[in-house]
Amino acid sequence: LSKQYMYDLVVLGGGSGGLAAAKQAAELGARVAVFDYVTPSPKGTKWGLGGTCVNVGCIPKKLMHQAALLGEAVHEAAAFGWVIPDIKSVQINWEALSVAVQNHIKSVNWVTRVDLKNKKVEYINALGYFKDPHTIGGIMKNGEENVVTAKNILIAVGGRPKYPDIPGAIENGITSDDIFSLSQPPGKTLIVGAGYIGLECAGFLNGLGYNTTVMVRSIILRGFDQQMANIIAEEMEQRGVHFIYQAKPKLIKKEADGILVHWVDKLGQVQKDVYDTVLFAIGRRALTKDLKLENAGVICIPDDDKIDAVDEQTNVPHIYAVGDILHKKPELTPVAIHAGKLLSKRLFANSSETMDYTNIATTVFSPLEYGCVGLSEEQANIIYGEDNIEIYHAYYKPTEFFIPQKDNSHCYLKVVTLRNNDQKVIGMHFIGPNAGEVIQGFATAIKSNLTFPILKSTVGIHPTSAEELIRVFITKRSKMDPKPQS
Ligand code: FAD
Ligand code: NA7
Repeated sequence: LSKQYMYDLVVLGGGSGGLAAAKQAAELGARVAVFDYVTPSPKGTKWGLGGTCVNVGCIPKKLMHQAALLGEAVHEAAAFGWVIPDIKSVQINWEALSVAVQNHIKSVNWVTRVDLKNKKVEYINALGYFKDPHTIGGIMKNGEENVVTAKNILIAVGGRPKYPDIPGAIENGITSDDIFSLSQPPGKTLIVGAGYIGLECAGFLNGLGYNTTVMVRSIILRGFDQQMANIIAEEMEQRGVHFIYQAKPKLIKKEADGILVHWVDKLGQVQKDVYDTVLFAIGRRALTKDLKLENAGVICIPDDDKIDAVDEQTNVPHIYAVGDILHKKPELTPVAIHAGKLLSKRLFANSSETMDYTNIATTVFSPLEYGCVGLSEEQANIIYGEDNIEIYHAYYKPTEFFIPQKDNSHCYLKVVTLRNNDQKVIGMHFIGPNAGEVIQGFATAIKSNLTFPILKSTVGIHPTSAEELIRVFITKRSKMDPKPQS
């Protein structure tokens, strides 16, 4: 460990990746400091230590998703015999939900601070930037600067939601940075963007009882299997989410009765409507601009302001990057955490293990969830050719759907395999209850080179929805009906 510098590792960004790397490094004996600073959103929302996932991402999202599922469960409970007086008047108290969610987040912020203290990681609440390749300056809330030197520097500053470049967007719109702590109920809401975040927000807002519309510029869930993505959208539409396809917002204006939105429809005509809330979920911008990377000689990809690192190492050998800031890597918390930990082990424990960015499972927490791991059907077709892959698929009926007569027509799954002797499984896709829980285990199986014969030789757990992935036998090629025959 170096005496020349104040720290062995300075981390810029106290989110999923930065904190994981910092704690791991400190556990291995390194002297570590973390700079974390949250610039308030244009609406003025700010939050504590821990980054996007804890404060304005995975955690509040999952809690609101759960709140929406519980609302649905109340009605199912009645079908199962629970006596619920006056069920028609069951409704969400947005303030109570938002306060409960924020209280949980504050407790996590607190635990995170204590954890850093216990692990002897210095937390510096300042907006960090490079003064030179080994020196970081950090502007604190009072405007003063804290300057430190470090042998190694890790960039883990993540991203923030983008706003479209149209009149009134920033003044009158909100983003995922604001929705989870909104003091007033969102009311009739327009969500612009049909990616992962747009669909998830639309799902829980509709589930909580708010009139919700998604404005789709081109396709649903770009990058995901498109058959699955369209099933998700159809299912949400059936639940009452409105979709405006092939539309682009043009103007967002505050009026007496709400927020007026003008958009251009697929025929080029201007349409308008008034909403209580307009939420932009059009992707995230990497926070490299504030870092003065030029002072350290770190190169950014001009297209997306992200950093192209090899094994998390930037073009400057002692400067590293993990998490959402990395070019063409999945923007997911466990990806940032895993890469951060492995990096610290390589830096401070002579490990040679590198991060494998393939076969990373994910789940879209839409009302009926969609979990997947490996290749989509489209990607498999491109990489291996249609003749060399087999798609097994099935619709299925979750047992718990029968009594409340829940619609099961969108419960669908797909297993993508190679067609050679081994029949290696290269993709698994599952739409249904608890999809994340279902896919997590199969992700390990895929990592262990799962083949279709091994999948078929696995004995299921009955009655679950996950067992349907093991029962699957109909190929798309056979053109047999994948609907359950019973
Ligand atoms: P972040 O967690 O964003 O942390 C970066 C930190 O650095 C922030 O605190 C930031 O304020 C700070 N910072 C920025 N610039 C500076 C600077 N110059 N100086 C000091 N500090 C700075 N992922 C999942 O795996 N599952 C999910 O279900 C999921 N849901 C999501 C839902 C939403 C609504 C959103 C927005 C994201 C979701 N994600 C989810 C993605 C996940 O949150 C991110 O992939 C993850 O947080 C990235 O971690 P990170 O360490 O790269 O950055
Ligand atoms: P994504 O997944 O990049 O999705 C962005 C969506 O917004 C997508 O549907 C885009 O449509 C749409 N978009 C992009 N720009 C615009 C403009 N200017 N106007 C209208 N619509 C637009 O971002 P998310 O924020 O959902 O998620 C980011 C990551 O965070 C995600 O991967 C998770 O891991 C966590 P397009 O398909 O480009 O036409």
